Order: sequence, then structure tokens, then C-alpha cells
Amino acid sequence: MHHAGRCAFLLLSAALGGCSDEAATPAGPPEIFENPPELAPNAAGVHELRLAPSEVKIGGKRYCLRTYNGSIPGPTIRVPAGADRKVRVNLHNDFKRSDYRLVAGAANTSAVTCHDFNLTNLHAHGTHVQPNYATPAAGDPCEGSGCGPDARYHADDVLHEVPPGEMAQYRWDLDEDGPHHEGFNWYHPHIHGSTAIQVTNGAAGALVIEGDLDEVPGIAKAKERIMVLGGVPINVESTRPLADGEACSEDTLSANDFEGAENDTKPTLVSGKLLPHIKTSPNQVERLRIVHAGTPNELGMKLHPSDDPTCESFDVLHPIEITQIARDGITLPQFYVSDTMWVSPGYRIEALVKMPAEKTTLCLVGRRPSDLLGSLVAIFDVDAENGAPTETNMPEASAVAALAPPTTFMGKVDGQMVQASCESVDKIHQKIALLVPTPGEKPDPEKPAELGSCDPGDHMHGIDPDAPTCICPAPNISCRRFDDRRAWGYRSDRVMEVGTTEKWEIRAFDGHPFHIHINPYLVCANDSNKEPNFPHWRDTFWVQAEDGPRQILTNFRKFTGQFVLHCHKLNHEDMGMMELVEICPEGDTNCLCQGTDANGNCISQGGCKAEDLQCQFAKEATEAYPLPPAPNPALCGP
Ligand SMILES: [Cu+2]
Repeated sequence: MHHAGRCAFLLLSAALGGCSDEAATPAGPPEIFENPPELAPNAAGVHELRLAPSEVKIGGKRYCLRTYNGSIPGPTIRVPAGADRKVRVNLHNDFKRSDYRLVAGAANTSAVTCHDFNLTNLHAHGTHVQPNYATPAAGDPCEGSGCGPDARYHADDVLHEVPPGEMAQYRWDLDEDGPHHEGFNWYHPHIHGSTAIQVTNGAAGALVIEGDLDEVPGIAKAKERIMVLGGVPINVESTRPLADGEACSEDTLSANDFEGAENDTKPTLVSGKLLPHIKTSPNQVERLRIVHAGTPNELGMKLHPSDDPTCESFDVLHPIEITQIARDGITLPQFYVSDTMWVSPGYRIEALVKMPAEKTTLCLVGRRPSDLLGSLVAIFDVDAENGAPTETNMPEASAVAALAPPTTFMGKVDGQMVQASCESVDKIHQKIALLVPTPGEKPDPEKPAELGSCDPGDHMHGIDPDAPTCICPAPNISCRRFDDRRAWGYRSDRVMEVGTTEKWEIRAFDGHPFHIHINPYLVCANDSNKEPNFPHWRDTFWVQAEDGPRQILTNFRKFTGQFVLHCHKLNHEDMGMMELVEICPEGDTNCLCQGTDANGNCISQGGCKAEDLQCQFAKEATEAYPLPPAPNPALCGP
């Protein structure tokens, strides 16, 4: 066996030794992994979620964080199998007042904005439901406070805002467009500018939608582990644990600085615990249900055997094979077997691992760009003393594949109903570039020396008359920021007709997890070194520069309205790496506009307002990407 010490580095290209961050190593006895508590609905069938400052212990220290129901992660919402399921959630914002803070990125072309870190709302990530309001159900109007117009519930409405002291009533009608795919999803706040701070405080929880997959032999009795990976910035200078005797309140929040949300060296918490031990038995089939509820970096996770119970050293050359059966809450059409699980922010991975037959230790190690040697994330204690295994057989691949949604489907492509698949649709309907860099010199706008409180009156989020035309702000989608598009008064950034299928090409500078709400999309065959290469359905996937353009097939089913697509590095999203998407009713040509110009004329897909020169440069820069756009003296001067 080849062993590596905690901070050893083996000079073998394939063998990076383990190295756990001593600063993040918990003091005292090891923590034992537990699934997060489950949130039972109240007598009226409502799940009550309260966002509030709460005292939480991490690694033996007390922190005051924004949490759901007092714990990190938030409680699991589990929806049993069934038909016509309507999941009700009342979200209470138990903060008392606003807390405006600066949001600014490290890149010197990033704008400085001011957002209320205590403003919130709720996103049901992975659900296919109405994007704005739930369809009225006879005899079940929304009553009391927190309802939308016409006594309607909010559905997966991330454009709604819930200020301090207020609440909102959500209802996710899972089976409105046919039986909802079963799988592992999650919920979290989604307020532009304040998402990263709230989620990296631990405000996120699992949303389990049950179904036929849960009955498959080999899965039904496997040990279910709900692993919400979070990154509270306990390693960052601006994060302040509670002092002895200090109470947690909205005046003593521990992690309240965007710098912490952006930090890429945060230790990875597993369902709120630092380096927990997972007690299991020889031959046990483990069902790992993993969500990356942190930001910004992807994690390459491996399971290394060790013969020392604390993983001081482990066998780097022989990681255990991991069988992935679902991604993003959707069953895969075939098993994806790999020794590495690449988990990006927003991802869900459902994986099965059969534990070794003998008493041993398995070390779950995560690697990321800022931590190539990797850090221990969790330890599996495999020991017969933990009881008899509940399942020792893996499921049949065919039994799982039979439950995967088909990768060929009836779709309306360019006005024709066809058998749509990645192969059958050739035309690229839209191109999206994640973070277009600006060619040549970058400006260095005045940056605050440190982040902190701000006055929203000083940051009106309007059009900046001094903004240079031929610069792509950082970060951006197709060279534009969400905030700038709103300031210019575009109603939406991308408009599609309901029931249509389009092929999109996504490119990235650097690497970014691309997420669309409401409708999953088909990721086409590819040669990624991190992901399944066969076509499969996703709602978030990592696009990196070295892979070149990646193709997806969209399928905007059933629901009309507005929602968003964005980078799931939540700090990027908060800085403007997001677009407003609108799905229009069939034949509604007035809707198929991004907005109207000064004369009331429709601005069609990809168009710009005449006076919006930045939009015109952005279009040229996106079309040319990855090359720089051709010089355009009319826009950019000589
Ligand atoms: Cu990004």
C-alpha cells in the first residue's frame, strides 16, 4: 500500500497525498454524522421555515449565523411518493430590520453594490413547478398574510422578496405537469445580492422527493446519508465566533461579510459538522445523497482506504469505486462509475458505495483548485460493532435505468413537433458565454478598502453614465450584468415560447456551474473528464474553458412566466452573473420581446435598445468569444 501523511506530497502525477487543514481540525472528541432533522408539516399540512439568527456550534466554537429553524443545515423536507402532491411551506423572516452590506468581487472590473443581507425568499432547487404563482386549486385559496395576488400561493418564485418581519406562503405543486421525477433536491434563499451570504451561513436544506427509485431492491434498504456540504467561512478573518457569554442576535452575527462568502478555502462541513465520522458496517451498501450547498469552488471527492482510524495517512493510489445513479435529482440512464465525484455548487449527486468486507476506515477527501492536496471531509468507520448491514447487494443497473427519463422526447423544434434528441437537433438556437473577459486593459474602479455596511441611497443600481461601453463587467453572462440589464429597463433577457425545445451552446472562461430554474435540460454527449459523458438530464452543470463549447437541449414544458438562469457560484450570481428568463404562452408574440424601445416597439431576442451601446458591444463580444471581438470604432472609438 502507498501511504501519504496528512501533509505529504507524493511525487507521482496521479498520487496527491492527503493534507488536512490543521486550522480546521476540530478539537475534542470526533463528531458523529447524523442526517439532518426532518421537518414534519403542522396540523394544517404546512412546513414552517423560520430564517433567524441562531447559535450554532462548529468545531467546538459558538457562531451566530442566519439559519433555518435554528440548525445548519436546515431541516430536511421529505415528500412521500404519491399523486397530485402539493407541498406547502411558510417562510418566516424573523429578522427585525434590514442590514445593508457591500457586495464586491475581487476582480477589478466588478461593480460595487449594496444589498440587504436580511432580505430573503425561498427557492426549491430541482423542482419542475410554476415559476411565479401556484395554479389556483379549487377550495384552497391562499389566506392570511404572505399570499400573492388573487389569493394565490407563491410557487418557485425567486423574484418575490420577503423583508424582515414578514412571511410568504409557498406551494410547490409537484405533479402539475405529470408525476414529478423522484430524487434528491434542496431549498435555499435566492435574493439577488444576498444569496451567497445567507447560504454560506448555513441557510439551506435538503428536499427529498420520493418515488419508484426508493423501492428498487438494493436502494430501498441501503443506508441513506443526507450530506449537505456547506462552507461556513470559519477560517476567515472577518468571521467572529461568539465571545464567552455573548448571546446570538442580529447584532452579533458571526459571518456577515461578502469576503467570507467569496473565500475559496472554507472547510467543507458535512450536514453542519466538521469532519464527522460515519458509523457503518462491513458490506453495507451506502446511499450517499450529496448536495454542494456552498460556494465558490467545485470539489473532487474520493474515498481512500486507510488502516488508521483518523485518516492520518491513507492509500492515495487505490480509491474506492463509486457508483452514481442520479444527478440533480434525476435518475441517470445508466450507472456512472468513477473513483471521483466532482461536485460543483448547486449539484446533487446520488451515489452508492458498498463498504469493504473487513473492519476498516475510509477517508472522504475533497480537492479543489485552492487545495490540490485535498482535505479530509468525513471518515467512514467500517466496523461490525455498528450492527448488521441493512443491505449488502447493489441494485441491478437495468432496474435503475428503467426509471430514468428518456433522452429522446417529443418536442417542438422551430415550430415542428419532432422526436427531439441531442443528435436530431443540429441547429444552435442560442449561445451563452459564462464570463466573457474584456480584451486588453481593464479599468481599476475605486474599490472600498473593506466591505461592510452601506447606505442603499448611495447605490441606486441605476445606469452608470460613466460606464465604459466596451468593457465586459466581471463577472458577467454574455458580457452583461443582471443589474445593468434591469437598470436599462429590459423586462427579460431571454424569451422562449412554452413547449419549445432549443439547442443551446454554453461556453465558459474559467469554470462556472450553469443553472436554470424550473425545467431541467438534457446535457448532450461530451468528453468532460469530470462528468457522465452520455446524454442525461441536469439542472446545474459545470462548464469549463478547456472543454470548449458544451451543448444542451432545453425543453420548456407547461409553465409560463419569469424565472432565472445563473452561475451557481452564488457569489458570482450576487455580483450579476444571472439572467431573467421568460417563457411565453403559445402564439403570444407580444410576450416574445425582451422589452420595448422608446417608441414602444418590441426588442426581439438578442436585440438592444438603440441607446444601449454596452448591449451592442456585449453582443459582438459574445458572438466572437472565445476570440476578442473585432475592433468597432463606432462603438469603442479608435
Ligand atoms: Cu461563475
